[in-house]
Amino acid sequence: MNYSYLIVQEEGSVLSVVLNRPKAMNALNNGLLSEFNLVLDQFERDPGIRLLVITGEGEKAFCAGADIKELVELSALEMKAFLSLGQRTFRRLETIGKPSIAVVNGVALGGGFELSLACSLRIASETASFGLPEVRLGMIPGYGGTQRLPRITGKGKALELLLTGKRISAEEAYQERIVNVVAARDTLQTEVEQWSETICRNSPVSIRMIMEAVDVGSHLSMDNALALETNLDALAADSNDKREGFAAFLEKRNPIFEGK
Ligand code: CO8
Repeated sequence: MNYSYLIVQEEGSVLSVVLNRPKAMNALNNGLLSEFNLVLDQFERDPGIRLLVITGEGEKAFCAGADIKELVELSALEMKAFLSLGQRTFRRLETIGKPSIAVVNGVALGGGFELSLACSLRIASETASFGLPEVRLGMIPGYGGTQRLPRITGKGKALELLLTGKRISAEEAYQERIVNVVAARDTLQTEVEQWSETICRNSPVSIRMIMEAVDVGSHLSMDNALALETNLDALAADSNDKREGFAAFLEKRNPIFEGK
């Protein structure tokens, strides 16, 4: 597959995608989002791929958000279609049943920050920064920022970022539990590889069930969420991965999970 806006590579169990518009700070346009959906098709379809790693091309940006130059030209209806494409894409990423890591290598602004929030985990370079500047553009974060950020960091900090539009450093994002880890630029790749290896060694069945329990459960009452957890765990208990996991423990060896 030839992509115009992405660089896509499969390395073992990991599918890596690089947002590749460095001259526009890897801003999201229609073409990029459409191509990203093709990557999600591959991610969803191929049982050998267990993890999606997303980063930005170049030194400066993970992604500076929606392409403002493209947005300027859009009618209200076209804007609505673009909003809906981004929302559907990010929600699909979040609920696809396999984990994703945003490797935030520079600025993550607006829709770029929101893309990272739709990923399961965020690994930031120490030079990364995060912000939702839509309030300075007469818009609001339309790719889930008003919903995902408060759920991750809490309402107080989320409102601070949403209402001021200011940028925060990777270190502050870590303190606020927005990113999982901060790495120096020269150790970023090693850090990503270590997280990837750890996750890819684990049971894909467990991961799928955990992701559903956390995502769906967060919208339910405690009683309903616990019932969901019970059902998902019971489903997992009937999998080959569970049989392999238990057998490996008893035989004092490492499990080899097939994700079935
Ligand atoms: N869209 C299009 N082009 C961009 C964007 C962007 N979001 N960000 C940067 N660029 C372009 C610049 O225009 C410039 O291009 P050119 O060289 O042709 O003038 C090039 O990238 C380099 O940018 P700068 O010269 O500004 O580089 P700096 O290092 O000085 O600054 C920044 C980098 C801080 C990233 C700065 O460019 C900036 O603030 N960019 C805008 C960030 C922003 O406001 N993002 C939010 C966009 S809105 C959004 O994401 C909403 C998402 C959901 C709603 C969708 C609605 C339909």
